[in-house]
Amino acid sequence: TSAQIGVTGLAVMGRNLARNFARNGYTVALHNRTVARTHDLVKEFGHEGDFVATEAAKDFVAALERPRRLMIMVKAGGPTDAVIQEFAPLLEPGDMIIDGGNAHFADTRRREKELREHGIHFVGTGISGGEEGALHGPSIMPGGSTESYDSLGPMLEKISAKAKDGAPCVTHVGADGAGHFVKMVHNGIEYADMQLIGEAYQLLRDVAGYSPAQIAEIFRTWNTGRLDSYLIEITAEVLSHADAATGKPFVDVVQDQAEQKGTGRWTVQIALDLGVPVSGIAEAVFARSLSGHHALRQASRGLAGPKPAPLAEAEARAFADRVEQALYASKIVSYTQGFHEIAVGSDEYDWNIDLGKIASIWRGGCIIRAAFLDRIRAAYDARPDLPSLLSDEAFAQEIAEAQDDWRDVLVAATRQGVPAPGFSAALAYYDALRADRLPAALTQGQRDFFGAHTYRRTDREGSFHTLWGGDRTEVEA
Ligand code: NBP
Repeated sequence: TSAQIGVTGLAVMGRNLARNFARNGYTVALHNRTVARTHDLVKEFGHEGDFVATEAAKDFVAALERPRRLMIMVKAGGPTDAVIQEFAPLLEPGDMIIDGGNAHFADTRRREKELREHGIHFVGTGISGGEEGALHGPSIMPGGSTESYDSLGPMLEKISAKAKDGAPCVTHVGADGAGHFVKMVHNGIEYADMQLIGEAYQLLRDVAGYSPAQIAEIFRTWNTGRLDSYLIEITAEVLSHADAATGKPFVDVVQDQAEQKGTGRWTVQIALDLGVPVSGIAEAVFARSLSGHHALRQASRGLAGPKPAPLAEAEARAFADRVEQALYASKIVSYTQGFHEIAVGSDEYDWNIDLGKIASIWRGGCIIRAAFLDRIRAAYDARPDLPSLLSDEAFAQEIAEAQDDWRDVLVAATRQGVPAPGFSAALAYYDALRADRLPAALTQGQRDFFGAHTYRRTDREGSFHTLWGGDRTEVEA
């Protein structure tokens, strides 16, 4: 038997992807460093399709039809390099190695270049949707060569999630590391979405005085409107859950220290390198990091804050509506920032990424899947050269309608001492973009004063310097 695809690395993700391929009619070769995992998969799920269990690396490679498609689903970083080193010498020109792990796109670019020299296609592939997505249909973001996509694309389309209109949630994102780059930004946006939802929850709790169960109901209502999304849906589930041991709301028994694996941080690090202001995503990463500084938080407990003044019931209901507006407007801004990062990355690395396509393949399967993404797709389809999502008329109009409530919510948050860094960063970004004049002019003056860094004028071409230490005449630099 020759398998159309092989999967090495059969932990939760690899196992479920292998099953997904098999359930879709492909013969799947299996391999894992610890061979017991391979045999367990066949024992438990062998009836689901055609699997070829292998133990030795050379047997795994021999089981694959040519050109070979070998998918790696191991821990990102060193383990991925180790597995590539193990298999690459056994492959031939034209074969494909697909890395479905959460690799850093710079690693993917390096690996792609090295393997290309041996004629091997390296297809760095972002996969989102967690364990369930891997089995039932994830959103898939493959990079690599167009030749590799010609061969792999139809298989990935089969196993991927499908959007409501039936479109598969996979596209050839662009060359080398493009897929992992886009997956990274996806995760950054996911951090921002989660932070904004968290802020909405905290405001509904501390300003409006609602209980977690009541807030779950509010989220359920929101999920029937324009905020309809997987993250809002699971938020309602988590908030309505009661701890079995204590009977308390689950959110009240979980330690409030958020962990992270690194893709959100990468999104911000790369944005800093590319000079893209992703302030909403950055605040989300920083909020997680702040939450984890337990000792620092303990030491700061006694610091002064405003007296709590919870709202009356009728006011609370109106406030909840305003929070929905603030959440929605902030969400538009964080997607604006994320898509900006993709656009700049695409220019920097010559990926020619179709932003509408990216919105399209995030409509199903992935963690940020949402009705909203269909709107983003439509905005880029109507105008592929859209300078920013905020330039889309429909989004601009919605923000125009939301902005008063958005500002009111931030006033309430500030007055009552509830931190809302995501809402706040999003509004600051919005106000900065639409400003006629920014204090950047003053910054330029300061830089010229202390460092003779020069400035440009609004009324004439050229670079200028003022003789600040002398008679303050202006000289052309
Ligand atoms: P893990 O990230 O926990 O990795 C476990 C797998 O890596 C096992 O198969 C293990 O083999 C193998 N492995 C390790 Br660790 N070191 C190895 C080495 N030096 N040589 C060979 N194999 C090695 O698995 P996962 O959670 O299924 O995730 C797989 C990839 O998918 C990761 O890159 C992850 O970031 C990414 N991802 C995960 C999710 C998710 O929701 N979990 C979502 C999207 C992407 P062993 O059995 O012999 O120990």
